Amino acid sequence: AESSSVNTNIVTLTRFLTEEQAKHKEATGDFTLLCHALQFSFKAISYYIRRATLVNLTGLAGQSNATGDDQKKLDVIGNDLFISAMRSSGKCSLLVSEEEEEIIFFANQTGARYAVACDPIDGSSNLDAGVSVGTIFGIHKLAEGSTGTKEDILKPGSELLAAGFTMYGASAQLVITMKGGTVNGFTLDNSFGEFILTHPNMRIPKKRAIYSVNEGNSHYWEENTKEYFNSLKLPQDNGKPYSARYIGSMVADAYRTLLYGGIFAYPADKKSPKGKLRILYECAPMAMVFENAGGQAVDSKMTRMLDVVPEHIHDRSGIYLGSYDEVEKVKGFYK
Ligand code: AHM
Ligand code: MG
Repeated sequence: AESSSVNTNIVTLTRFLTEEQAKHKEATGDFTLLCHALQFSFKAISYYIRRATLVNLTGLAGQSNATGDDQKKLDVIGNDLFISAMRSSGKCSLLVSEEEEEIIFFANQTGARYAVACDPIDGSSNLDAGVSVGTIFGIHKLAEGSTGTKEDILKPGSELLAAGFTMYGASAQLVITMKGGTVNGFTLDNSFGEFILTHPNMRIPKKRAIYSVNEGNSHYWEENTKEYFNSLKLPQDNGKPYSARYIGSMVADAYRTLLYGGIFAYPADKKSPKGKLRILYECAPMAMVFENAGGQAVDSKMTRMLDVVPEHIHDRSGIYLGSYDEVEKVKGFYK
């Protein structure tokens, strides 16, 4: 009876992936191997982020200019860890990273069938303050017969095979979804060194009176953007206005929105007519997670985010992302 309080049937990410693979008779196991490499990079990035904070704290005693350098170093470390994990998996043909100007093509990877886009450490401007940051990723499959070209990654999010993100917060969280599938959340158990399924089949609440946007940009917003956000500050049907929550780390703002509901936005504006966030490794993966969790994601023209096709690998887009009803409300202001 005593042992009944202990979960002895733990679903690790490894077990989850193995079981998923078994459901697909045609699966070769390549995707599972790619995911094993991915999860290792998350563990390593998480570890170094936590360690760097400690180094910064002790570093305060003597090294006054270390802060900026450390932050830069972490971006580089995260990027290097990710690239090395993808290369060594043998399953990744090409990689787009926020930290790399050009596409990285992994040569001599016969049998590598995947193209990956990532932001190794998103929200890195928050690192020194110990605020949550994370890794965002999207996985495409190479076209039939392709050996890996630019066209294999310049695709709309609707064609993503899998996508997700991690958030290195109080604990490291991993959210992952596959094409047409559910959204599942895992928590890194540092003692086991394993991601454990803690949030199966995540569903975003249909609505919630929380908005998340950098209001400091409101001077540059288009009229309908201003009208929409102003409307949220008026008492709603229940007599209360919306609450504002903005961390400034997309992974953290998105993770909260996924759990609690509400809207996250980074609209295109007069200063940044194309928006700030990048399509391939910020907007599209998040849009896939939100849609598969029952929410919606659109760009500033109210086009479904997953239908947006980037022309260049670092192209940007405005984005509204969140609860189904909250995104419907946004659309009402852009008719
Ligand atoms: P980064 O990829 O350089 O870290 O920038 C992306 C981040 C997002 O995490 C966040 O949503 C946004 O930039 C915040 O931008 P701002 O500081 O303009 O509000
Ligand atoms: Mg980023």
